[in-house]
Amino acid sequence: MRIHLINPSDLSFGTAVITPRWLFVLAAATPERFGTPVIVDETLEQFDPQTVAAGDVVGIGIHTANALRGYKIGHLARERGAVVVFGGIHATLFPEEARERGVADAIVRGDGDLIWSTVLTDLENGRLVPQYEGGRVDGASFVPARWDLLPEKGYMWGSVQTVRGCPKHCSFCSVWRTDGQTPRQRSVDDVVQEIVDLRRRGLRFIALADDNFYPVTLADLEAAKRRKDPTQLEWLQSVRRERFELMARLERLPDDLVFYTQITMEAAEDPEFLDAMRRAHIRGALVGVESVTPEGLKAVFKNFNEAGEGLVTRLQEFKKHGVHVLGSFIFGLPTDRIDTFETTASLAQRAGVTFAQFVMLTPFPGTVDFAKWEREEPNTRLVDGIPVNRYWLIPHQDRPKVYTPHPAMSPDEIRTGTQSAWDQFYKTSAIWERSSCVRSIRGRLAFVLLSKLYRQMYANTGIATDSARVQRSAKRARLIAKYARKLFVAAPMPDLQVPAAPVPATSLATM
Ligand code: B12
Ligand code: SF4
Repeated sequence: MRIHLINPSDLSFGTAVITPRWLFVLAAATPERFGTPVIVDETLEQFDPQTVAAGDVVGIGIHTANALRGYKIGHLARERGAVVVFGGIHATLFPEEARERGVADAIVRGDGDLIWSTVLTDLENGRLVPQYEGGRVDGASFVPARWDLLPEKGYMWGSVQTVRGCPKHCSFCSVWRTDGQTPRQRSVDDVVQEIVDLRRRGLRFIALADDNFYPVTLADLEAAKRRKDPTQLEWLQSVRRERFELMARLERLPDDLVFYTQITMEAAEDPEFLDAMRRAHIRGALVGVESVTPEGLKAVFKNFNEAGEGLVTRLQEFKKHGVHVLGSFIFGLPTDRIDTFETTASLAQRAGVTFAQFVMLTPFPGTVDFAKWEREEPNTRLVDGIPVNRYWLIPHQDRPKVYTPHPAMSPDEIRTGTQSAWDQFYKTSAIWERSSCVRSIRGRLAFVLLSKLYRQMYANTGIATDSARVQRSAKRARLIAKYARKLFVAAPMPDLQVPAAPVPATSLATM
């Protein structure tokens, strides 16, 4: 009985940007007696059913965007006589769907770190049950990934998680509902050990696959002080202290390491935190800007963000402290108008964000937005016989691009407007101007290449309506990726040691 772990994707690029972490975590959570799992990431290469034998186990991890391909793999694996197990956020939210559409023998809901060995042991003993509850594993029990299984020449970035869960409650995001609002921080030792492991293997770019790297804000601490709530205050301070401890350890790693994380804009008000990030080699962060107007922010429950000129100042603050921003913007909010696209792309350029992504408002299951939309969207609006409120089951070529009705714009206006924002922000002259953030010519060329790759992978393959354009973009991305990867990997450092913890940090971290 061999274990196969498969990350589904319709498009394979030969080289992928970021390692899908779950594959390497589940491989590590697989007890030794089951042998080394076969890992297949379809963003690199398509799954070959011939590799599966009767009685093998095929574990498939799905989020909403790749669920349909995941279900196809379920069928292919079943036809080979395998036992099919689904996990991941989408299977957690729709276990019945994975059972029906993906012919799952079992579903794992929640975190797989601890429950996966139970699933395999049950299977071994002929006691497999249809559903397992993995729950929310606490930070200390997260299983470190098996990076020895990393395919050679596959990825540009490794991924290591340092914290899971987010205290906020944005309407379009499922994290706070599925992963909880209490940050679950991993032990500093575990995180550093994994990073050293990756660097030993020649990966020096590492995405910190965190929901929110800044889970305690200065405002949270002030509020706890005002409420005279010593228990809450101590807890918040301890979370903050651990962040600083982690960053102090990351600081001791080789200088060529580059980390990137996801963070809320509030960190801009905390210069000590930003400086610690910079020293810790955290060179960039995705900041969920979402909207540039106060009305837009209110619509997505993100009032803690700034709008207009305040937003420009806050974003510039990151750069001043040496942290590049990947600004993430959403289009299609009810308050958006036809001029929003141009205004947003210009603001992004003016605020000095290094990269930007422009996404169309999508009601993802598990979110407040989805619940509302599902209530309002009649079950009777069908495409290919599938209700639009189950859009992820509609084949890609027929799937609508915009789902939420807009009071002032047609779906096509939102789609072409979004495309125009990508075009404006990623035109070669604008990229070249932004590339001045790196000094050498080689660095600037790498910057241009990466910007073009990012755009091909994430914009053109997602927004285009005809499959010929999608295929053309995928082909271009494949070509760029082939060259871009060389700029990311470094010579392995097999002798790199795990740095010791520095002398305990000062009062700075407790505030
Ligand atoms: C890092 C990250 C990214 C990175 C890296 C992706 C990658 N290659 O891995 C980037 C920035 C590229 C990214 C992109 C996107 N992401 Co993202 N991402 C994340 C994030 C923050 C962490 C994921 C991670 O690595 N976690 C660590 C691993 C170990 O956890 P895990 O994947 O959940 O796996 C655990 C369990 O789910 C379970 N499990 C998973 N699979 C399986 C399989 C089996 C068989 C079993 C037993 C168990 C199991 O066990 C694992 C260990 O506990 C999550 C948020 C989150 N909290 O999940 C969002 C998240 C997954 N992303 C999300 C979205 C929407 C996207 C985008 C669509 C955004 C966009 N609009 O472009 C794209 C999609 C890109 C794509 N096609 O894959 C949503 C998904 C919502 C949904 N309903 O599907 C999430 C939940 C965030 C959110 N805001 O709601 N993402
Ligand atoms: S701040 Fe980010 S991770 Fe947290 S709820 Fe909002 S979108 Fe989700």
